[in-house]
Amino acid sequence: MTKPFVAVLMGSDSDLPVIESTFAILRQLEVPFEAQITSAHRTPAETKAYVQDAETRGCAVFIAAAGLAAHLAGAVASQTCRPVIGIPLDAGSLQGMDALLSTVQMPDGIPVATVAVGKAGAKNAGWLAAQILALQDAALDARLRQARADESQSVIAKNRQLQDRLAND
Ligand code: RP5
Repeated sequence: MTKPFVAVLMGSDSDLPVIESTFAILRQLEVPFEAQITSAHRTPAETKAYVQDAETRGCAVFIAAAGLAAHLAGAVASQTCRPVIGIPLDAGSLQGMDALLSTVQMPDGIPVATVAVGKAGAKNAGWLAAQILALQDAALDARLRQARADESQSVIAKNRQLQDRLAND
């Protein structure tokens, strides 16, 4: 059986600099993924064909990122019952509010788990996809828990440094 993987879709190559953050989290957690530039509006037939094919090949979670009238996550969700995580991107004059509403306001029965606008959301999409895969992968679950513990220790160490500095000012 092939290992379950994450499919990361983005509407344009102009989205790639932000979506590199998603790739980085998935790589850090050793989550297999593939990525596609494909658009709900400019390449609807290719988007549909890719989603259907990826699901048959073992895609367990889809991540879809788009800006402006961001319909990519919803278009992906319409073609699969696998979880879909939507990343709204700040690509225009409305600073991502357009993409946020387009991504989050899905009709009953076709959910999209929408994360924050931009880079913070791109990172959290990676974390959330990993957490979904970790339901069936004990080693990934352990890596996630270790990453959380490391992050806690990092914050505690920074706070200790701050307290030391303030005490010596
Ligand atoms: C969306 O339109 C894309 O996801 C991108 O965020 C935005 C602008 O795309 P380009 O005109 O830069 O290709 O579909």
